[in-house]
Amino acid sequence: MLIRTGRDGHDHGVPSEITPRAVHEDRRTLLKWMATGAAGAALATWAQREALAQQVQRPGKLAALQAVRSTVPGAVTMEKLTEYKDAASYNNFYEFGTDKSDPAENAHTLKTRPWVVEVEGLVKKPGKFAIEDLMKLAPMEERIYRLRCVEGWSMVIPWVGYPLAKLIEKAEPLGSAKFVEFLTLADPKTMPFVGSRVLDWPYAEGLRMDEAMHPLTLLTFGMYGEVLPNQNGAPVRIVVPWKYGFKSAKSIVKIRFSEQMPHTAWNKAAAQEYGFYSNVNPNVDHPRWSQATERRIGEDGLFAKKRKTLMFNGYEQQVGQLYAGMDLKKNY
Ligand SMILES: Nc1nc2c(c(=O)[nH]1)N[C@H]1C(S)=C(S)[C@@H](COP(=O)(O)O)O[C@H]1N2
Ligand SMILES: [Mo]
Repeated sequence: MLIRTGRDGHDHGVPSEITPRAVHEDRRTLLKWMATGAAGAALATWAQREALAQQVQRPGKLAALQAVRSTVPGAVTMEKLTEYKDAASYNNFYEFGTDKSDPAENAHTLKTRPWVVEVEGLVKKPGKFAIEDLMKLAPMEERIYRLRCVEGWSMVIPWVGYPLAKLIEKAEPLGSAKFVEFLTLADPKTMPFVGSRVLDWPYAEGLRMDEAMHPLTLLTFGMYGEVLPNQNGAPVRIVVPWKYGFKSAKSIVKIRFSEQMPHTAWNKAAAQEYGFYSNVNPNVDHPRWSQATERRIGEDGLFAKKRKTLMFNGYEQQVGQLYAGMDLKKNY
């Protein structure tokens, strides 16, 4: 087995079994190996693996969800993980209430089986997928993404899922399909705030086709090695790491392909505040607050420094070209 070294993803042909320690024991091998230039990259890869192996721990609360760590560029950040207890108790899921603690308290009523996701609109192969079948459509990957809420806080979460592109390819979109829309379940019997007037239900979000096809856009079924807890959008949600959190719709029942840019729940509620793109951008303030910095959940002690928000949430290298030539102040 070869290790993938460096950001460029080239294989340098170094066996992954060679750990820096093993190499140390043989100085000649070490020197030869250093001369190839692969040493630094392999050391970094080794250190990353070690760090990550220790990092992601299953909380043991829900069913395990097997996955291999993603090799997609940018898919695994080295930042310290947010603790599971924070990621699963500080949530936005307005169907269950508007306080951060409401989803964890109320979402136990959500019934995630049976669950069907309907794929419809401008595709050659529309269809309905039982969640069990959807989960088998492609190999599960673990990805460690930063997720930044438009409210000015962020988390680092190990998600489990596969690229949305895999499902899109199966559906065979028509040439006229330019956008993808995601609709959340809207069941007033199990979702106490559906019916309230905070938002237009169902919760709706959307992406341009190239954004939806981007390898970082994850159809997500789990986190921390387990299936998603209800409050995080079980049994299936989307995660789009370079956009504000509200683009990542939870508990999806419909994926629709369209020619026109779809209406989205937050854009309908306040168009001047929430645009269709909503790319994380420290240079474009929300009308009511700055977006230049963020608070990392779990670091909110007295001496915790605010972090600088990064362009595209730090994923500029991977997604910047999707927006080449666009005025990002106008297309907020
Ligand atoms: N259906 C639905 N999806 C939603 C929301 C919501 O209220 N309803 N909130 C969004 C917002 S504002 C954020 S920040 C993220 C939060 O995801 P998390 O709770 O898993 O961290 O979910 C997004 N997806
Ligand atoms: Mo958010």
